[in-house]
Amino acid sequence: MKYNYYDRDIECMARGEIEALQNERLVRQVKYVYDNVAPYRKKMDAAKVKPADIKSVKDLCKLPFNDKADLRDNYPFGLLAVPRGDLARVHASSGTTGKLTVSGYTRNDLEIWGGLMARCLVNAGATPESVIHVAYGYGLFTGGLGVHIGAEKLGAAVVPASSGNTARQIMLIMDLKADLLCCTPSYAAYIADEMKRMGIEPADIPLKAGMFGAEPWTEGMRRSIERDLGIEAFDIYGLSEIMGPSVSIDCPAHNGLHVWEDHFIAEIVDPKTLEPIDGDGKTGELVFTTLTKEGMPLIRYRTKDLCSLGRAPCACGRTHARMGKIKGRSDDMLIIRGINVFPSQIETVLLNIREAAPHYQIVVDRVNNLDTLEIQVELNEGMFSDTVKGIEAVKKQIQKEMAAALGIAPVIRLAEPRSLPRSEGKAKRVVDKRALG
Ligand code: DLL
Repeated sequence: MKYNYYDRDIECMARGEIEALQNERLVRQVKYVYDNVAPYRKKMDAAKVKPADIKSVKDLCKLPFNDKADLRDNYPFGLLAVPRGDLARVHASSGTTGKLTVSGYTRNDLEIWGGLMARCLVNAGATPESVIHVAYGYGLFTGGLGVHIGAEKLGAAVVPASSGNTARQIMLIMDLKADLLCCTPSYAAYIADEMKRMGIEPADIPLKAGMFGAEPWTEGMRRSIERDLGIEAFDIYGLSEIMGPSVSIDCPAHNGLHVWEDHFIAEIVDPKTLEPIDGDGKTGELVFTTLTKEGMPLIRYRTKDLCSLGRAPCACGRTHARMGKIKGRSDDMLIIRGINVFPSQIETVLLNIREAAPHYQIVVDRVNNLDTLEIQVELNEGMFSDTVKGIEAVKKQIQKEMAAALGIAPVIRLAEPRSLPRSEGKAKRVVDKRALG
């Protein structure tokens, strides 16, 4: 098997050297946030921990956790460690309510991000001669622009196709002879289906590899995408708050995703007790601490993603810890076509619509490899007897407001008053019919 490296010295450095580097960078990063980010200083003071108490990674457990709620409470720029004028880019993803989770990057942060993404691309076989087709969305979502800066850093030709218009995507992939496809795994499977329908055989497809992520997918799905597109598929993971894509990627050994530990510390904790779970291979919630971020550094950030972590040597020679595939989430976030959706966002929209009753159900399914989102909404008594035209107008309004709030257009199905299932305990708001595999 052939292993390619972008920066072999760092990717394959001895474990002891990685640990020494992490210790040194952690001490610096904690002092930096304490000195520059008031909410961190407050939290650390409340926990009676000073920067001087953090001498190595072993002391990490003394530091308080953070999560999306901290970002929301300090929206938009309260967690910045630099003046706003020093920002070079802003990205965002869904928060638990209507507000977005905003991440700010300095020029140096973008430089590092580009380098990490270049590592991921080279790991997937890309070279400066490659044509890289990016079908992740461009915009506030980190997928498109994240892969883009890495491809540019590598010196490859990047095709910024963004998402949508599958026929055009296929034409571009075929005509420009793309060798690497970057998009969500469900979109890759959809592209593969469309190609099959058009009579294009795997042997006719110029692609050699794909870098797929932003949503959970299984080994079964990997095998079917690999077969149908005639490629090798890599799983790439990341989250906007920490960086975007390129926090980790699986190597050609396909036995876990290497976390770039020179820039991030990964921990696994029990999502209920928040106690660190020691020992390789045990599943818990993944927590990240950034080591070099300037714009919006994050300390012990709870991803809510459930997975395991291992530090055994890897066949590829890389020494950075490997995380297992994401097995689920410890919160209720749904990922629909790569877009993060919280049921609470849907509820917030509905509660602002006079005609809608606070009874709804969210149905997620997968049709032809594409996720579908249907929201069933009960109307208030008075409304249901209104004219058909009036009801149509309410439906349109809900549809428009949902699309604006979620960044994805759901199908709205209006239901008669008292027709949706009621529950005596926790309401079962979400029916997820997707069978991944
Ligand atoms: O999804 C960043 C990204 C873009 C990663 C493109 C990979 C490729 P967010 O929109 O902030 O960022 O969503 C982050 O998506 O906490 C996971 O729950 C989920 N996720 C991301 N990558 C994977 C993956 C981007 N490979 C959230 N497997 C994360 C499973 C993933 N889940």
